[in-house]
Amino acid sequence: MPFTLPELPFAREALGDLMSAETLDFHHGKHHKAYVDKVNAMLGEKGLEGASLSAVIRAGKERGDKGLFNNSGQIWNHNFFWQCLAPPQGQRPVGQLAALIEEGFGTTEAMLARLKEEAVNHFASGWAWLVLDGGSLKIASLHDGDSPVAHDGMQPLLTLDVWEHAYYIDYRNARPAYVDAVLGNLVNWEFVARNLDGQGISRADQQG
Ligand code: MN3
Repeated sequence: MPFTLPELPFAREALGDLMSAETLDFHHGKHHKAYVDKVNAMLGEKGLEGASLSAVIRAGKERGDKGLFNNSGQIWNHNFFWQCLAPPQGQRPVGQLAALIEEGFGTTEAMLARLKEEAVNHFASGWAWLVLDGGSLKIASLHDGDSPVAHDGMQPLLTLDVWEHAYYIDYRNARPAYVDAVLGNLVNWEFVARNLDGQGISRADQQG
């Protein structure tokens, strides 16, 4: 069965001006969809029909097949990214997640400032990540379509897409304003906290 474009977990208008319906039409409906279509078109010739999305990503890495790797990684990264977002309702990290943030960074604001720094300074296209690594929280970034799926021990909690297509409609070239808007208002901290169980990779995987 080919991979499919998952539905957004919120209404297209639910994020308001912080991430507009037009941005979501393009980002989800065109960019994310294009990665799904490209990978589906490759599976037969690559001998990967029936493989799960995570298996396709790992095969792309093992084979040094950049086209397969980046396109399949982008499907997974976007599947995960949409789940990291929620309508702005003043949400904040609580419980075990808040405790781990305090332990690693002092305060939520300090952690978000580090994540913003990583996202803003990432050169060209890629993703900024909050991950669980050996029981503590770490900030990381990965280039292009690279994904935690391809990195042993990197358990994804939260990601931010810093490809230009993520912000150009709403923020033009102002990546820092986009990063502030998302990190300050749109993070689904309940989803982030759920990923402390180490099962984050499975939450954006797809069966082949
Ligand atoms: Mn994107």
